[in-house]
Amino acid sequence: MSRAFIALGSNLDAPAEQLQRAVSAIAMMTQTSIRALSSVYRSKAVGPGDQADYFNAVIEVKTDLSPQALLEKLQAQEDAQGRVRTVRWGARTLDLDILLYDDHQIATETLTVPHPEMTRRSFVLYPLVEITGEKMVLPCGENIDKLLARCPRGELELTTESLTIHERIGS
Ligand code: ROI
Repeated sequence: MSRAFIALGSNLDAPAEQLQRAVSAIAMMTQTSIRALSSVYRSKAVGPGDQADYFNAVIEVKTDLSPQALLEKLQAQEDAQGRVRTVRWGARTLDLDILLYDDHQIATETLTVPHPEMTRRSFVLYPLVEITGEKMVLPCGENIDKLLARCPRGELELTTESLTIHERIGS
């Protein structure tokens, strides 16, 4: 079993619901179980143009899928939730990024782990540290509390939305 952290993001079509749909789908994936869920955060879009605010969260999973197999399943879920890949860094219904996979350092044509932008993005680091605690050390040897100290929270906002592993039935 490996331990992986996945970042979730959405800024289109009821973003908080998109995140919950993704969590429910990941919870149903073979050889994978969700171990922890962060709060849901709201932030200004990083990137070009005038985009709606993003909703972001991070989850921890245990998995027997290889990094590539996990990536393919996550991309299939992005597609299932209507992701259209036209503009780089454009608005999206769902973005699922593998942040960390054990302490592996991976660089293939399709996958870079740790995620190259994660050390600079408040909307990734703050939800991640909620799950890992501040003693977490990344594969590069950096301590997450040092990264946080260098990454202002900025306009990152905690929302009252919450993710659940089991969809509530009948409410
Ligand atoms: N900006 C925010 N705030 N959150 C995201 O998840 C996010 N994802 C992206 C880009 C377009 C870079 N900007 C983002 O892919």
